[in-house]
Amino acid sequence: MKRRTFLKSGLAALALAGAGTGSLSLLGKNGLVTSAEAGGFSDPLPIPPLLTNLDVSGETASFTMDVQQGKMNFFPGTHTATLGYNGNFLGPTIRVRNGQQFRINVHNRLPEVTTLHWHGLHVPAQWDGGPRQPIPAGTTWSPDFTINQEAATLWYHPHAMGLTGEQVYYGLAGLFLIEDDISDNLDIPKTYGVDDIPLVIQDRRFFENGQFAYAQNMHDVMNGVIGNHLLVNGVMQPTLTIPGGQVRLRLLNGSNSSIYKIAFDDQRTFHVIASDGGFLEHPAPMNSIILSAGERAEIIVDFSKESQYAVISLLVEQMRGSSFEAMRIAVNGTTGVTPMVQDLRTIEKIPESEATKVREFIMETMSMGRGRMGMGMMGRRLTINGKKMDINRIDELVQLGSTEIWEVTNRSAMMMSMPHSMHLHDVQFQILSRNGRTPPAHEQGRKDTVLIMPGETVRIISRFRDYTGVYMYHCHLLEHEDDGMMGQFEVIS
Ligand SMILES: [Cu+2]
Repeated sequence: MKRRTFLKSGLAALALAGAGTGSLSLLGKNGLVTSAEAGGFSDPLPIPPLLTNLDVSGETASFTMDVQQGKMNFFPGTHTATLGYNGNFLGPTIRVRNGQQFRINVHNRLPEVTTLHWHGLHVPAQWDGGPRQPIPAGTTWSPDFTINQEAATLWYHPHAMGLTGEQVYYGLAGLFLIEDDISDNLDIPKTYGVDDIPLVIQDRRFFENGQFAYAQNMHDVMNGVIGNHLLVNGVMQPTLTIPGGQVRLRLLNGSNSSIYKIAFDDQRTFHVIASDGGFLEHPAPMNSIILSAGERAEIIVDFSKESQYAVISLLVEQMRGSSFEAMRIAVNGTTGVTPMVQDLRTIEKIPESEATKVREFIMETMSMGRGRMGMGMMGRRLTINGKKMDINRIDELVQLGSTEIWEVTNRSAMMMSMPHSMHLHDVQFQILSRNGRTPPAHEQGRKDTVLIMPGETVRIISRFRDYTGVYMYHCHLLEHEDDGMMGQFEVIS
């Protein structure tokens, strides 16, 4: 495949210099690192640096960023070829304010095309950074628009046709935080990197020579690439040291296709304060939270009752894979007890009666036919409403200013049950129901990505305002998306 040429050739060269086992033709188990080598909790959790605003007055948010190749030492004595924004792996955190003018120069220093999509951002279509806004190798892309959205933990990642999964896997992802008067004034932890901690959670597979094993056979496409090593902010088994008291964790499932159940080793209760698109009305107490790829949650964890030098583990369990002790949290200090904030913000519930249109979307894992061997992997395909992505086809026309209900069903045939998710560009939606039932409290806020389990129907409602143009909707299991589980809606005036 032409699109993978540069990574393949780069890896092949490194593999020759390595242990000699790392041919990319090794799919499945052969040549993969399967044991649990890891950091042993000796490395501090790295905090992605805040990207420097070039406008010293702070009036506008003006940034510059390089998309570049790099290398990492995930295992002693080996180099892993990676991609990063302004660095070797992942990217800096971009922080802006609602109402600010946002400008950035994105320099693509890669030898292949990329894009930069602002996941969760309500943004003019021309600056969405989806497959329709390619940044060819060696060129610069310069979006310029107004932040028009309340405080939220969003993120950015590439979104080029057929390349998203691989480029994210190699390291292209970063956080995009919006702040506003409400987030400023709430009595919650808000000192970035001290008690307001971003956690980009991802899993990876490696060849024995240390290279990423992003090997796309049909099994990987259908199931998604599920890794057996867990990274938090790009490091295996780090330790976060905190001063005690309340800590706010901004969780991002930054994996390609994994669904994570996140909890603490003592099963302690924590409070979810924000979903994908910002604050909930009230904190939702939980003992564990499930996030599919691309989803975020902000949680507040209270360590005020911990003795000094207590250590608590963050556990991450893959729905279709392994369990990990992902990170340790070491308390170094003692603080007084802070009461949990009760009211976060009001969220106007969009009434169903406001919707002028209901659209149906069927996400399907279907068989192309049965041979003597039954429904083989090769005969399966992933579609939305029976179609695969075609950039020259607009699938849905949406009237500017209208409110719509989208009913999304995961119709997986028996023996092919596969979780999917639905992600919409342009909007933050609200979940009306899951299989007819009211969603749990932590899913009652604004969302841009929703997990849809086999046999499930999720009804969502959204207002399509401010911007016309073409946007994507797709499954956020990136291997599914790259395989064409994506469509385009155009907002027209
Ligand atoms: Cu999917």
